[in-house]
Amino acid sequence: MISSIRLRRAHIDLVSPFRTSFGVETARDLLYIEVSGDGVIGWGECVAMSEPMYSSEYVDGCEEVLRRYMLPLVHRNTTAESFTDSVRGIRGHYMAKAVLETALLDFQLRRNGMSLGTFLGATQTRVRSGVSVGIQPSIDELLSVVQGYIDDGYLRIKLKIKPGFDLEPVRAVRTTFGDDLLLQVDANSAYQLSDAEHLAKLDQFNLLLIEQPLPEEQVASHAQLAKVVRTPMCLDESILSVEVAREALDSGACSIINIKPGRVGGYLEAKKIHDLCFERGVAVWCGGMLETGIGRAANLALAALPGFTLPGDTSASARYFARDVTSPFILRDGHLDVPTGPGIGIDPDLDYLDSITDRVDEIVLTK
Ligand code: OSB
Ligand code: MG
Repeated sequence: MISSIRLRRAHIDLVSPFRTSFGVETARDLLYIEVSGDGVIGWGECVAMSEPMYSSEYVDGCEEVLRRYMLPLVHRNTTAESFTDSVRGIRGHYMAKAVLETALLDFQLRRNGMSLGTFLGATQTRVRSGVSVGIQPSIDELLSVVQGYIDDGYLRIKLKIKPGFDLEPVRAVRTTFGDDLLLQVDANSAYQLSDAEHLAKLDQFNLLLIEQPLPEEQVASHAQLAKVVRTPMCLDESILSVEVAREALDSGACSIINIKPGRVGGYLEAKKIHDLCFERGVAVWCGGMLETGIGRAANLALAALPGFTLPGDTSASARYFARDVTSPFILRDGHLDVPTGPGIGIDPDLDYLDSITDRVDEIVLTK
């Protein structure tokens, strides 16, 4: 039985600033949920950023909606499944739902001795890793950052692009590293449908995909864009549920999906999106939100499902942090191992986590 829930706020610096079309991140503002009872702790990490720039969600807002509307729904016998049913009436707030669902799921799986990978249907013991490369101050710096990641062994490079930083950086990376490099781009909603002819110029670079060129609400415009651009269209921000995924695929808005459990309300919904795509032969890959080891561990379990046929943004701990909150995830031959222990399969280093923690609040359950 669950006896208490802790909400922990912490912060951790990134090893280098991460610049995208929506802003620059130099640190992660963290929110963890710890579900405890009978000597077991289940962990969840919130993926929301400090500010509502990637999506409308932000970490302080997640804390508010969790405290006010979601934590009061949790009782001693609540499960991940019953929680998810109980928050169906709350619109949006996917990242807030996801952190609590994940902590509940980790709690019940640890109690049953089952790994998250096994629970979700993982078929792989390690997953191929790509890396997401932020917008750099110059093309020379971009080339040296990409060279560093290739030397590390990353199997696929994703370049962040924005208007004014697109064709030239992509051309430079393609020319320098050759045609065999698995290369893709992510615009984080920075373009408009009227940029279609410009975006079609990316077709010459033989990219794996172009990720979320247009605003998240404009799924139909992506279908229009996909008629002009030959590079496969992949959606990230737009895909908030399995229903949206189905509509996006049916309408031709995308042919590939980036699955981020935090963006769709949790691992149960993420698995549904995987299953839909797997059934249709649509490739998916696991996105990231600069997670620490707690969130990364859970993403690796998902990325081990059979439909994840493209390398994900599941990079090693060292790509993000000088010291991770768990034992570090290490890149070997371009792969990360999927944790095998119960639940998410990894525990935080509590002394270190406490040292970067700003505050912890505990809610004791009485019914
Ligand atoms: O759009 O995929 C994105 C990071 C934060 C917010 C949005 C995105 C990203 C990344 C980095 O691209 C993914 C990662 O390495 O965790
Ligand atoms: Mg993205």
